[in-house]
Amino acid sequence: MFKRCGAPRCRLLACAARCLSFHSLFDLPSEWYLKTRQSIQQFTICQIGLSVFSSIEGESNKYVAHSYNFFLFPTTFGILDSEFSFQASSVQFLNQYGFDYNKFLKNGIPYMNEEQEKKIKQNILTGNWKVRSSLDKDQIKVVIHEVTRWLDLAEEGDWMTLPGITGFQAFEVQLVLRQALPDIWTVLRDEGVIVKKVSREHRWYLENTSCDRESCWKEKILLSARGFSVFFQMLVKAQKPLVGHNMMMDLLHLHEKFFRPLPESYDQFKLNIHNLFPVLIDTKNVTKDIWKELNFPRVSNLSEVYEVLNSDSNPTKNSGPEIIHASKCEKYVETKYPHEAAYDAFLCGSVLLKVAHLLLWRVHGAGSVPEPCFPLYLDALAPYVNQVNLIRAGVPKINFSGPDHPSTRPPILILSVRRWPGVTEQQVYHKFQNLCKFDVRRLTRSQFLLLTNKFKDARSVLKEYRRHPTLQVSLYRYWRHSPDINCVLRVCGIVTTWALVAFLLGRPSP
Ligand SMILES: *[C@@H]1O[C@H](CO)[C@@H](O)[C@H](O)[C@H]1NC(C)=O
Ligand SMILES: *[C@@H]1O[C@H](CO)[C@@H](O)[C@H](O)[C@H]1NC(C)=O
Ligand SMILES: *[C@@H]1O[C@H](CO)[C@@H](O)[C@H](O)[C@H]1NC(C)=O
Ligand SMILES: CC(=O)N[C@H]1CO[C@H](CO)[C@@H](O)[C@@H]1O
Repeated sequence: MFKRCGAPRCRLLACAARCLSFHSLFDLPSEWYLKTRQSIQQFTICQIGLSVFSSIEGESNKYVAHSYNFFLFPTTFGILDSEFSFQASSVQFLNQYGFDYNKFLKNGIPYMNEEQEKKIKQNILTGNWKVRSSLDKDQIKVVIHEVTRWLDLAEEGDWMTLPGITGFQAFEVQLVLRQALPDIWTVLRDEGVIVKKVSREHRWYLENTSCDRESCWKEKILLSARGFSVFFQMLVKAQKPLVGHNMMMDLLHLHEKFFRPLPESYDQFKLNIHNLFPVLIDTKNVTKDIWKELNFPRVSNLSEVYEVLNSDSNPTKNSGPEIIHASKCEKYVETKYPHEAAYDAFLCGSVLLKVAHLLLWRVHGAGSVPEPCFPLYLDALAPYVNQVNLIRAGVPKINFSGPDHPSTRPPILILSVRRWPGVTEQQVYHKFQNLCKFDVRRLTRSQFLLLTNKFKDARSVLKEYRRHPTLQVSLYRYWRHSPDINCVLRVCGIVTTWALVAFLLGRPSP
């Protein structure tokens, strides 16, 4: 079995629509990045879905998908603690799709980024850690009290169970107990923490021989505190193609939560992501292109894209890749789970394979498609590799393997308003709303820039308003209209005049 590609989907407590409300078509990718970076830090990832597609050896063009949901909760340990925001609309959205809050809040897998890991490591190695929020100090006191009371009456070799303490907290409880009581030993079992009364000699022996030595412990604690991040690092090491649908926000979150805090420099961010995941494919752009060409029915979300590709509209429906669910993920065979992260990830990976097949079919014509396999698919996808879709920004996508494409959006229009004192951007927006939804930005008191991503709309507005008596729309020419440029020209003017004067004065008299 060979792991082919992973398709991760992050579920956030902030829905993408909201985050995008402060973006504008005027934004360059770097501006878009800086705006988004700030909001990313406030939110936590509550669920991550991963679907791993592997080709089956000996079976041509057949793939098995292993899909997993991970519920995540930020690590709280020692000095490490997090605050995060809930956005009401996101909670509503999650409610609608039956999100399991208990799994997230009570059993979420911890995670941390490399910077936090460094801090914690130092804390643990220097023994400088404190019990804090994870298990309340009061609760620890209760546990110690319970154990000491039992210890008074217990004989050597007796043991008791502290039920219900699991995972990462179990380490903390054991550390505290072992530190406080020299004649006990603790082990972690499924049913909870087992406390055993032992002689001091035996305790020493255990301490120095078992893999429960302090150093070993520290490793274990660190491992469980790192939680999902361990898995993330494995994902990075695997260097498999990473697939997403409109994945830009997901990439920012992956960087911030599991790698490092997002850098200030946009270029550094791009470089980091490229080093982590050298092959990124965003199905959004690929499907957009194919849809237009093959006249597929309009779609508005990933499930619909998947449905169309599985329908008779798809000419390669029967010849395309065969995708099955792994035996442990059969839940998805019969039922759709829209917006469950792993299900979305599965959709995304399937869409990629099917679209890649279409691309191949397009190149070779119907009859003579070569025996398809994943490397051939990757070849067909080559123009889309590392091109990630960007919503509502000055460019439609980001090139993670090099400099971004210069903007190819329709030209900026400039509106000159007459006889409408005090007009606001809002009012201008409403004025044109029926014709085109412009992004409006004020340039001067009576001039506004209008931006749209549709060439057609720009043209029709230009035509209609070119000779309008009070609202004149024309093409914006940076050199002519920009107040900054005008200012520079004026300064240049002054400098020129001076230079001229100096020249006249400096000229030796004849
Ligand atoms: C076990 O290690 C501790 C500290 O590392 C030491 O104080 C103790 O003497 C050792 N005991 C034995 C039996 O080696
Ligand atoms: C996808 O969009 C269609 C039409 O807008 C809608 O009926 C459907 O519920 C959406 N599905 C998901 C999973 O959002
Ligand atoms: C992305 O950048 C690389 C490196 O400069 C370049 O070779 C590639 O053509 C670019 N891709 C697109 C689609 O612009
Ligand atoms: C709609 C869209 O953005 N299409 C682009 C997808 O990517 C290819 C290759 O990079 C471009 O040529 C398309 O313009």
